[in-house]
Amino acid sequence: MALAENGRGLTGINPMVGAVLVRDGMIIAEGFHEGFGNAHAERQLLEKSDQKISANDILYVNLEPCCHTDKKTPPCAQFIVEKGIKIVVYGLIDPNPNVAGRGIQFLQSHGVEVIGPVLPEECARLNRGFVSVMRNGRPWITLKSAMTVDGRFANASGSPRLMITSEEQDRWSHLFLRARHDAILVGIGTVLADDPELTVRPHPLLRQGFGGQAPAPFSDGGRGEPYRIILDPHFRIPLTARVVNGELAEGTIVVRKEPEDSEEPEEPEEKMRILEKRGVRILTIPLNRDHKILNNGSGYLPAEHSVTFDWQSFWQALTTPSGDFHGISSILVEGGSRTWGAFREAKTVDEEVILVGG
Ligand code: AOF
Ligand code: ZN
Repeated sequence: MALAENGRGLTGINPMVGAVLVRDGMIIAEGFHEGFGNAHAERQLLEKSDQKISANDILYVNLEPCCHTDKKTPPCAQFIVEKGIKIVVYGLIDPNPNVAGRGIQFLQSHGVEVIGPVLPEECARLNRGFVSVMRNGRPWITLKSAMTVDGRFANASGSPRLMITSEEQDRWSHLFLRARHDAILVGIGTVLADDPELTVRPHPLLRQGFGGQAPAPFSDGGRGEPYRIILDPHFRIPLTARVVNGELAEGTIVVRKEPEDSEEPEEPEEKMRILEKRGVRILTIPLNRDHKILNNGSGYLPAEHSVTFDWQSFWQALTTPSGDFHGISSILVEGGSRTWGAFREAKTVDEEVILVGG
């Protein structure tokens, strides 16, 4: 699992996987899945190692070896058999419906002794993003908020600027929350109120090890930062906002609704061109159908109202890789209150972290 962590931030909607080959109680070879589209952990290990495999060697891997062929890389189970491995210990059954136990069956039917799943909960926790994409068709969602000891939230607008948390809590939330999700999400209200950067950067030490031990991730094209997602239905983001300027622009995804006929089309289109030129990704997602019905089918809601996107389309867009976008399997939702509310209402919250400050 520690080896698998080396892939954090690099695997997109693929799992983080590590594999070790053990002989007489000693690790003699290692491999991990280095990123979306790259060789799988088992193949990495077996291709790299010039060891002659003996019948007592044990291959340990945190995920059931894959067996399906309709994908980017060749199946691991077959390669394991070809290489002469006779014992495999695995941590978790692959929740990918194309595998889901068939990797184990393949190995067993080719004379391999298969032991596991040995640490299903720990391994599912490690790959909670991948597991969520496979099981629920959406990324793993963590909600983060902060409140005072007497129960007040950050401020009325729900702005997440953590004036009530200590420096230590901020550092913790960078290391254990921001740096462990593929994306940090806020509503446009937060951008307008606070103009945050939404990076892991304020703590340079963290960048030496994403998650404490692994090398920096490259989830947004090389700078080792999670993506930033801004929910901005009415496309109000100012061109001066920090998240769409300088090197941050390339890792930022602005989510807007489809423009209405009644709106002036030119101004948003021009803004879109400018932003896209800077490298900002813009997703146009339809609004939730309920809202359209509520508004006589016009689909338009004044900015102060809560607007929710059609979740299915949103998840689809985030979990479908294309080009250098490898998909997002986990999101940290940092607010504000309307954004938290939308996620809670949709019952798409997997974990909630409330930092209690002074
Ligand atoms: C493994 N070891 O290291 C990984 C596995 O598109 P591909 O070829 O990369 O295949 C992706 C699928 O393969 C993914 O959905 C998951 O089921 C499995 N990933 N399996 O045995 C690995 N990364
Ligand atoms: Zn594989």
